[in-house]
Amino acid sequence: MNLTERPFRLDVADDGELRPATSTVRRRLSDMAGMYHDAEAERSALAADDPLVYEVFQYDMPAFAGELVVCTTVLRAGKVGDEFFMTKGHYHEQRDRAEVYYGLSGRGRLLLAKDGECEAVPMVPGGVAYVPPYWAHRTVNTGPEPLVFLAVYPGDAGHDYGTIETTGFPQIVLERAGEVTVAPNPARTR
Ligand code: PAN
Ligand code: ZN
Repeated sequence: MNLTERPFRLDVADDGELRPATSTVRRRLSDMAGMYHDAEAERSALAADDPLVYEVFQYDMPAFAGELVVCTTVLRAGKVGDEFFMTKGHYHEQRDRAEVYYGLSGRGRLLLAKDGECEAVPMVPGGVAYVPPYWAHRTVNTGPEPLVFLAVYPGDAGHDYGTIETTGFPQIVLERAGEVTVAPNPARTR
């Protein structure tokens, strides 16, 4: 694959879809089985309708450090039990690759984790969140509308999902007594 030689533009539609996109990922609850803390709530949601949790619209780029991948994520509003809908979360395969998130609509948190440490950065329209090198990252929709954001990361970053599938995040984001609460991740319950 060669480096991109000509400038181009992309558009973000009102619903968050990136146009044009060269790849689209749609993840349902069944694509992230075992990631929510309430196993019983997960089983009943899967049995009911296996909801669509999020979509990623991406403009793929050559896998070089000097290129930048642009994509949008549309993360639906919803919960599994008391835990808000979230992305799978990942480290970059090349751990020292950073990323920028820009909030377009909706509200949520960006959870970042490294060496057992965890931070929850608010995601709001117009807010820029920086994912430093070496930090795992996952977004959580805490509001009633879709959380839509744009992300930009180096072309050769790659994605490591396996580590988070095995270890989880140190913190989870729940609704407790009507409040958005960031809590330590318990062992999977029920
Ligand atoms: C984002 C994420 C996107 C979906 O574009 O890939 O929000 O989350 P998962 O990849 O964890 O399923 C990004 O961080 N790219 O590197
Ligand atoms: Zn990333």
